[in-house]
Amino acid sequence: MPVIGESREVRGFWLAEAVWVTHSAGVARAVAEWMTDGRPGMDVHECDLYRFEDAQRSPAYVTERGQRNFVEVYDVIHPLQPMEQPRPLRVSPFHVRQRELGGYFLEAAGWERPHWYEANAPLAESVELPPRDAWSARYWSPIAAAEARATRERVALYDMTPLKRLAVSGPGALDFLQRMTTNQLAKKPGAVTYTLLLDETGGIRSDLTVARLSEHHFQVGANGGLDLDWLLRHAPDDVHIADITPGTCCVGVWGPLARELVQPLTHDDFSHEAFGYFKARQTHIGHVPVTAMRLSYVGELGWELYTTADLGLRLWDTLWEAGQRHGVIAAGRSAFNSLRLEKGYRAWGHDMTTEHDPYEAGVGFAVRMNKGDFIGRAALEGRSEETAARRLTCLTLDDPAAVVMGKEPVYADGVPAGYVTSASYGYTVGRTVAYAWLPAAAAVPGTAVHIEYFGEKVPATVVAEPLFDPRMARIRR
Ligand code: THG
Repeated sequence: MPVIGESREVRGFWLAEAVWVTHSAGVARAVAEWMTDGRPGMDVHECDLYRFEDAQRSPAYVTERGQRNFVEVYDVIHPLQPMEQPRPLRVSPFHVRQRELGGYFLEAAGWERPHWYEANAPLAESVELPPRDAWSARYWSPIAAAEARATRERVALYDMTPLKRLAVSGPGALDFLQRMTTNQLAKKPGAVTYTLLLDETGGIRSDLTVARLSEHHFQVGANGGLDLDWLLRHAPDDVHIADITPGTCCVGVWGPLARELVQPLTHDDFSHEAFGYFKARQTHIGHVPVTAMRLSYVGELGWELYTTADLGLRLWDTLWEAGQRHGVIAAGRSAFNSLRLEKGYRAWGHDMTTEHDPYEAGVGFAVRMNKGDFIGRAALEGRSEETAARRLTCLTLDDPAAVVMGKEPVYADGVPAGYVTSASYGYTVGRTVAYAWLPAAAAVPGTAVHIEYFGEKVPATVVAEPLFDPRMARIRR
């Protein structure tokens, strides 16, 4: 993809590299708009100069990736197909255990991420699934279904280490984060808040979790290097921002038995009353000092546990050993993506981007218009769910054996009306779940639509969301 954007160090110095002739006019247009209007007219985050991780900017990496580019440029690339070299590059402290469990790894931001574990194959024997076409069966395994089920029924460990983590600190930290994001962050230490970064036009730059660990110290769960860049560009002198991702790690302990697993390992009270939903605290799990946050992208009871990289393996082993009597498993990204779609949690960059506002995307609940000024607030004035002309919409495929992958066109009344943003088989609901952008008139539960998949029109229906646990009974207990 192209490389475009303004240097953060040398303001007014722009890069605009179109890799192929086919990119040239679009890149020229995006940069012209960006230079004159302050933002490009369409989402170009996949072209952003600041999308690369440090580990992806060595001369050796650039050479190796650049050479592959010539081989792959006209290939048909599967949406999940990873780069082949240089791998492995970044690994979490749990990597040795993940390999012992037969992890099947795909790459993201240089990280090795397990998508499922062969060790869970015996659990998959009892799972009934419709057969898949050859394309959607690539980079997929029925083991994911077993991992999803074990998460809903027992408890699973998810490696969240690749999640971008920023430490934001200093006397001005609260005021700064209040001005940068949409939700109310002026809460007591120990509070975690789901909030949005918007651009000046109200477009969604990211969705974040912000944990207030002490008065002037916040931990931000972000979506990638672009969030760091955006915050650094706006940070005043009394705010310090550090990317703590590489030196730390995170494991998600999620499932109805998560509390039974974790409570005996800590002297702190992990009951619902003492450690509420969307709360954080610093404690110990066995010998390991951790920051524990009670939230879950898979929609089950549990905690994200953060520690430094040196203690990660010890943390994993402690949880693994304690979890044996509860039937704990390690679970991968494939189950993770299915579970979060059933729960209706958006993935930034797929389901929503700067082209969409919070009301259209269904995350208006994270906007507090009366908390004081923030970037994008003026543009949202007068907008609401009701005024949204299009909606991010939940669909299920009518045929329980049908699948789509994401990015396919959606037809309403026989004409192209939108596109699929994310899709996965929903192992709990027993059919494929797809999110799609649709005109508000079509985004009504019960509406019949078609998704085009390899030239076939696949029938789908708009459904009320979230499909799973709309009353939050599984998380708030
Ligand atoms: N964990 C942490 N940070 C993150 C993510 C994460 N930051 C980036 C990305 N993932 C943010 N996405 C979400 C999406 C949904 C929720 C959390 C992070 C979530 N939402 C609840 C809901 O909508 O019901 C609660 C919202 C609320 O109470 O305000 O849990 O995975 N650390």
